[in-house]
Amino acid sequence: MATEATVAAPSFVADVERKTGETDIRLSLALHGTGEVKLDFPVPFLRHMLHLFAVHGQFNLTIEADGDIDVDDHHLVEDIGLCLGKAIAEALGNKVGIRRYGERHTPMDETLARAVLDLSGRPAFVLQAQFTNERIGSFPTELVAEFFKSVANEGRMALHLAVLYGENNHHMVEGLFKAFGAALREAVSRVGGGVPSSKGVLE
Ligand SMILES: [Mn+2]
Repeated sequence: MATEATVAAPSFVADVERKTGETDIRLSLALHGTGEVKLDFPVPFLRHMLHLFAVHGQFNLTIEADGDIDVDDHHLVEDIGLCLGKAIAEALGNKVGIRRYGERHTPMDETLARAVLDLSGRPAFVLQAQFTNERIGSFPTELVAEFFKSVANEGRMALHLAVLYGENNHHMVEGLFKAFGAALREAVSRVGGGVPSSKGVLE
């Protein structure tokens, strides 16, 4: 079991590389950034969503990736989520001095989305949303849940997302990504002190 002594203090930056038979991904993340993005991979809707995530979280995010999208978008979307989650966990290290919790409601025109998260070290994921279209452009709507589940698992966070109401599916997903970015920004902010847990460890 890892202990505080063996896990580095938060650096707030991480580089992740992951190559499998299905996908090849290089991702760089700076959690205390300025919203600078460079996204180069063949899933346009996810590029749009991660751009919003980075801007609303004020993260710097670079992703160069390719994958077997001739099969479908599933593997690449899931694996980019895994890499983003891994980068978040690595960037936070032992979590000394961070806020830990974050939450945000985000309106997107007629839609209201909510993200609540705890960088607890224990992965959990809940999404409450009633999407009404199978696809948004060419993007399979069911991959929204797959993406965030990957982020929560590898980021070792409890992530609770909800679309409280809305009409337009593009707006619903946009609201979720913006709310997630803003909630994560709050959770990774520096508040000083030690590990924000009565157990003394958050891993
Ligand atoms: Mn849009």
